[in-house]
Formats: sequence, C-alpha cells, structure tokens
Amino acid sequence: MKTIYNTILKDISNGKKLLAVLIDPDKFSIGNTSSFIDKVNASIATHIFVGGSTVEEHATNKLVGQIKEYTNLPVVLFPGDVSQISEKADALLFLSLISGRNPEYLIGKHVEAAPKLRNSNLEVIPTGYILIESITKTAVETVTKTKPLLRNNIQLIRDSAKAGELLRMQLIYLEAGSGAKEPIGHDIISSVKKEIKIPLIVGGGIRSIDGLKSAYNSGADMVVIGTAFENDESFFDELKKE
Ligand code: 1GP
Repeated sequence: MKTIYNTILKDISNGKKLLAVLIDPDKFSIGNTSSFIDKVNASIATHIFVGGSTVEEHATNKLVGQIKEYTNLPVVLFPGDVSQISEKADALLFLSLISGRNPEYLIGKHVEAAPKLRNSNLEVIPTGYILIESITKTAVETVTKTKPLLRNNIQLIRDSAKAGELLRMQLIYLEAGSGAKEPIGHDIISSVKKEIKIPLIVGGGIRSIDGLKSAYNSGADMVVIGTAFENDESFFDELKKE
C-alpha cells in the first residue's frame, strides 16, 4: 500500500503545500519529545522526517518510537545510513544521491538495505536526492564524498531531476544541506518544477516564513525545515494552524 505517497499526490493535486519538520536524532534530546511534538501538532506541518548524516546506532529507532506516541502525522525516515532504518516509522525515503557519482550512495547502500526491507512494512519511496552547492561544505558532501551541483548550472540540475524522474523515482529532493547559509533560489526551484511531474521537495537553510513562502511560490510542493526549529522552537508560533 502506498498510503503516504498517494496522500502526497492527492494533497498536491488539490493545491496543498506540505511542510516536513526534520528531527535529527543526533541533535535532539529525547526527553523533549512530547513538548516538541505538541508544537509540531499545533503547526501547519504535515509530515515529520527523522534522520541525519551521522546518527548513533539505535538512536533513530528509539526516537521514532517516542514520536509515534505523541502524533498521528506520518513519520518518514530520511536516513543518512542503513542503520537508521526503523520499522516503527511509516515510510522511508529511499534516497539515491543522483547529483553525485559515488556508487555507494547511488546503489551500494540500497543493496545493503535490501535484507532489512525485504519483509518490511515500511512504505518505501524512491527519491532522487540532488545536493546543490552551499557557501560552506555541508555534512552531506563530507559524508558522501560527492560534489554538489553548482548553483549556476541550472541545466545540469534540471537534467539530473529529469533523469531521476525517467528512472521512475517518485520524488525529487533539492537539498542545500542542513543549516545552509543560503536556501535554494527561485530560479533553480522553478526550473526544476517545470521539468518534472513528480512532487518536488526543497530543503536546507529555510528559516523564516518568507523563506517558506518563497520556496512554495517558486514551485516546491513540500519544504523541509530542521535547523530553524532546533535553534528556536518559537518559530512554531508563527506556523500555527488557523
Ligand atoms: C536538511 O533539508 C534539510 O537535510 C533541512 O535543512 O536543517 O537547514 O532546515 P535545515
């Protein structure tokens, strides 16, 4: 059953914009789960993503279990590594780093994950993950040992997204990197949006309502925000449900 993906498609076709709150188990205090998730529930967030570039083994599983106790929102794994796959989540972004040329992140990790996913109940969503350059080197670049795509090479970014769609990936995720100084700009988002029919996710460095709106207006179907909530939970007050 493709419940979560189908709901994303349905919401988007109804003109809804989606917001995922990203929780990195490595940077999150598990004792704060109930109070943090209460704020997520009261906000316009539609999804909770869990994952990080480097996470201690078992931390993800434990955290996802806690989060599920306090919310009905879909909890989606956004894993930096195979060890972050947890059966307690609802879905998994099966990320292929199509901006890079490191076979480990194009197919290697996926083969490693296959035994875990063979009999799993997780909804697996193949996702073309495209890292865009940032002023400072991001964790994704360091961990995956890949080069991001340059911001001024919009054609290459667009062609990469198209290739992902032709490979039947179900989502394209444009990533500036967690805590990026500059979010991905209008020109890149709008150009990629014109190229593909599958949903477009945008994340990295978005830390204000204006930044959120700008990504939506450029063509993002879903925005992912992590660091801004980690730094200041009062940001949730600006994103309350009407
Ligand atoms: C990182 O795109 C996500 O993978 C979110 O980035 O932490 O900068 O919001 P931020």
